[in-house]
Amino acid sequence: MHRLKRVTGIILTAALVFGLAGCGKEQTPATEETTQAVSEEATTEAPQGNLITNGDFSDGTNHFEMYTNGGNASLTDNSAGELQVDITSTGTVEHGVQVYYDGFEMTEGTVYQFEFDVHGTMERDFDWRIQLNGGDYHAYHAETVSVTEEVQHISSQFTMEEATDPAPRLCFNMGYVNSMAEAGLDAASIGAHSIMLDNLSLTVVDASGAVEAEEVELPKVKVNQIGYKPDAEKIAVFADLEEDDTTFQVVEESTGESVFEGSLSEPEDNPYAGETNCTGDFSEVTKEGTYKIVTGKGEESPSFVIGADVYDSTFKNVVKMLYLQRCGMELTEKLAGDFAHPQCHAEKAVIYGTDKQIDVSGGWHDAGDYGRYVVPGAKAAADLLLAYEKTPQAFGDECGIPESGDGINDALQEAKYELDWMLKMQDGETGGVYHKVTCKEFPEMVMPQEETAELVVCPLSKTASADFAAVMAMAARIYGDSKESAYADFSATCLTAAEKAFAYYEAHKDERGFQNPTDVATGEYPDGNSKDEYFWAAAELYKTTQDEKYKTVMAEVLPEVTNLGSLGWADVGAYGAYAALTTPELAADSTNLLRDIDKAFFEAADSVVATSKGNAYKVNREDSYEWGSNMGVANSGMLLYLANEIKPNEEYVAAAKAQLNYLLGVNATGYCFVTGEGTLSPVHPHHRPSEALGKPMPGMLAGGPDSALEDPYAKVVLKDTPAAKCYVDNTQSYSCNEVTIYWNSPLIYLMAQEYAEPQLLDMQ
Ligand code: G3I
Ligand code: 9MR
Ligand code: ZN
Repeated sequence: MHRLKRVTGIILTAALVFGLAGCGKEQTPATEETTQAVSEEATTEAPQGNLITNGDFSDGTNHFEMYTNGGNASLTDNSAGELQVDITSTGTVEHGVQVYYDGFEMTEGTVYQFEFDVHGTMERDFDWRIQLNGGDYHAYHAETVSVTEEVQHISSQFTMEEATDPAPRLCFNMGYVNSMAEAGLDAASIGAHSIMLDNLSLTVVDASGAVEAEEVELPKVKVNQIGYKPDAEKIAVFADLEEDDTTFQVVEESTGESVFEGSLSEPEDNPYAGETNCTGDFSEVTKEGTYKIVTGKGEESPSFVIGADVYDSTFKNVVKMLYLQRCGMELTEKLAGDFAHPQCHAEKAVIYGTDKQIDVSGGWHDAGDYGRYVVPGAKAAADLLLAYEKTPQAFGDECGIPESGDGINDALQEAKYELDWMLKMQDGETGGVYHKVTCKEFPEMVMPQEETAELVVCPLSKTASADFAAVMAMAARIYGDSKESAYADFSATCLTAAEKAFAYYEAHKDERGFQNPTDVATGEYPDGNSKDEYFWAAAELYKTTQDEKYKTVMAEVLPEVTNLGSLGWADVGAYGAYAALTTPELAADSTNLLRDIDKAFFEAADSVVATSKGNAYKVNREDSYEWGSNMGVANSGMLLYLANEIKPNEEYVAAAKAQLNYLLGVNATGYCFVTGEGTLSPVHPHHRPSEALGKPMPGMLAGGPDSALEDPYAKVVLKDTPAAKCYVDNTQSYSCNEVTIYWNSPLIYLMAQEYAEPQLLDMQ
């Protein structure tokens, strides 16, 4: 049973803490130190009446959905006012046909009554179950019903024995059920039939044994939970303080002494977070130490450090994440600790639609899944190379990877692990680049070596080819410039590969963008507009070769590139712009090329500064938080540093640092979004190794708030939540709490800049 707790901050819905619900593993909440006693307010009233909306189908099929896994069926509301399930094929598993309903809570220790009416056009069994909607999908309660042509009234009482689940799924598994298999029935011989459901009702019978849910305490006082360098600007953000709470102190933790007292800014409404904010500037505190902020009325921040080397260990972990995502090689316990695993995904993969198999082993697992996708891989590798180019000293040769200690910069070596894989993804004949290699479906929550389904290489794509050309041209230059003689051949290989991929893109540029083949369900990385990828590739190739033909392409395609300020996986215009703006040969260009690029690029940078100034958290956000919004925030900071390199501007640097502060704790959720770092960080990421091992892998940046509510868990627990707070630390919420290599990579870039400052350089 979870311990009950409360602290002084905002009480969020109980939903927040059930990351590994049902896995039977107790997690140590990251909030341990800041939590206190049981809360009165946290007591939830037992819900009254029918927990199922539209259980009588008076509102058509609303709220009821169909999922098929090999079966075929449809849902209608029939003339008798029932829900009619027309099944033409059961598939071969019990969830081959599944009708489901989301949007209620199951509270631990509560007795429920579930009732419904049912009849069918054929005698058969089906199961109804209330289950965990993620992980191993195990049932909290399940029963089998034998359908007849007569209407039967089913009624069942049961107790929720497991930890409270705020977002379970009620489902009717109407596929190929056990009794069919036991009767020796061939799935294909089961004819078309219908099952009718009506008057569904789920009620609470007895809530006296209900166990209160654990609450995650969100701090009201937000600071960068890792900390600040002594000379940094330091601004704490306060949410919804009492009106007469107007002052704050900075308290040194070891002595309990206040080292600074300040007054808070006037409260301001923050509509995107649904709160009132004020801020407190404590930049004057420069003495190294561990501190917390305490308001006049006793609200406290998580603790934080002021120190010159404050980011060192976090930075190392965030870089190391890429090593921990490596595919196709053994990760040793010495370097990977608990996340060690034998070699995975090393077998040859079949090219989709053919019998041909190729070796595409290597590279980084994309995310919480084990797919390897060229488009986001190119962004991740490019970010790492750009970070290396600007601040190689941030990485050095001690990143804790297998290549460490060999005298070669680890950033180059980690990036090469991905680039070597990407080279295998290029078709030698056409120069085109395959979009991705994954199994056809996402695997269960298993370790990588346990994903053993057939690996499929998906078709060549325009975006994969252009992104590949861009990053390979960048690599040709960067590895070619390195003093390592070993890289001379590699640089030449990259350049040839880039030119071939570019030619493939040009020969296919009028074809439509990549779409998943119908029987492939893994990440699609769709992108209907590849003009920006084309521009980026041309810009990198020009910067590397100064071949005029690439400049011609840049000029031709430029008017169609609408995202010269974007560093996303789908919107790569700013990579192209930056390449162009740092190409000396273009500076002397007499055409308007550079002028137009410059204008759009710096307008984007200025807009990041302006938007960030417009809110207390100083983040480049208003009301829109998309899937992976933390990448957007990190990209905004990275863009400012790129801009600052071309036209130094203190405002750019200040705003870039503010984006980092946001990611590390100065945000409306109060989370430090990097696993294992800070006081309150994600402990239940949607990440298969973390789920399989029951603990979060360190150093991973979670996706962050997604106000579009793009998974079933988020849809329930974040309903009606202000945009900036649409985040939940739960494994089921893949749209908020997954992690990816290309969300870490701009964070790597941002953090690496902390090593670019003169006083640190002097110390090296
Ligand atoms: O482009 C629109 C924009 O116009 C609109 O304002 C905004 C509003 O929310 O949405 C934007 O589109 C979003 C798009 O990402 C680009 O940001 C979509 O709604 C959103 O669904 C889409 O999410 C992507 C998701 O896959 C689903 O396709 C994420 O960016 C992408 O990171 C994620 O990638 C997955 C892989 O498929 C599989 N591996 C894990 C990885 C991370 O979750
Ligand atoms: O685990 C998958 C994650 O890596 C993807 O980003 C996400 C979106 O494509 O999908 C996740 O898989 C879910 C699938 O889409 C729907 N069924 C539940 C899966 C997670 O348990
Ligand atoms: Zn693998």
